[in-house]
Amino acid sequence: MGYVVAVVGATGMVGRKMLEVLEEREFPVGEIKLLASARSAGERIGFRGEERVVEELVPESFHGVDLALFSAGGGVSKRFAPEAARRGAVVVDNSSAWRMAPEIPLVVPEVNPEAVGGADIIANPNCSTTQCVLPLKVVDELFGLKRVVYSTYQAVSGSGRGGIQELEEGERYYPHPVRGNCLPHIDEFLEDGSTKEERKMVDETRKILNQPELPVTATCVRVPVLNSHGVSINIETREEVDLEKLRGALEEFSGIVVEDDPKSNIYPLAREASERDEVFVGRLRRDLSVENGLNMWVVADNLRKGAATNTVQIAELLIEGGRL
Ligand code: 2RA
Repeated sequence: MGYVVAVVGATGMVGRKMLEVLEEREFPVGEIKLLASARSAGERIGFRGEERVVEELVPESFHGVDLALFSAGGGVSKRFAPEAARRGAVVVDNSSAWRMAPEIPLVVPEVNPEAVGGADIIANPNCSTTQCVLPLKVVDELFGLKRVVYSTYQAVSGSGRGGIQELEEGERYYPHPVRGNCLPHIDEFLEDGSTKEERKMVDETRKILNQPELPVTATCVRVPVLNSHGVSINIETREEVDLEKLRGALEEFSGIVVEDDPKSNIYPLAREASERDEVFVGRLRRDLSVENGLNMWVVADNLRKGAATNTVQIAELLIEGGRL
């Protein structure tokens, strides 16, 4: 017994991670279908100890599929997610294709599980946004958010294999060397001088927290770190922050681990967050430059909580809610 699950983009880094997470969390998979472009069809990938052959993605691939997890880029999702939904599958999409469509829920299960509703396509947010909205939700519930300033330190694994190869082997992928450098350039530049990654952080934060007018700004930077994104979040709140109350609430919140003992050199680190599913929060302190200011440092594995784990958690919500 179990669901027929399709993983679209199964040969990619996030697709493979999805398979790992499905196994680890013992998601009730009855049958798995591994789908990818014609170029990758025929490759073999292990799932639950057995080798499976990757099939070419075509609309008919979704016959009989209950759940389709997509991570093959926006173009593929735009074209094939409606094909999957039309054939009765519920889609959880990790691309940016549907995130800002008003009728499509954008979900982080610990933050806005109620948003899932009865949608056929549910979007998984961008990795850098996902890890931030957990602690932001806690701050908002306690003190009210007034303004959010993000500065990111994003790992090369967020760019896929190309980024990893550049950092590990020196094979050029980015417009400038990433080794020994910080590149203030993630995704394409927009007309207003910001990047698409920065725009995603602004728009997606507002949508997930259901605060369309919340002032949010971001500077996104690629750093020579293999895996796990770090984000410095500067926050202005409506009410005065009680740091002890905040620390307690963060510790209680599902999916967050507080690591905050700077005198003992304890704070979230990319290497320690890698291969973990939680969001690590530390360096909690007041920002005295404004009336109600707060700073924090937030680290998470961008391939797990930022992508695969959050996608599978959404699928688990679908089961809990009787959608699957
Ligand atoms: C990055 N946020 O780190 C992207 C991946 N979705 O480049």
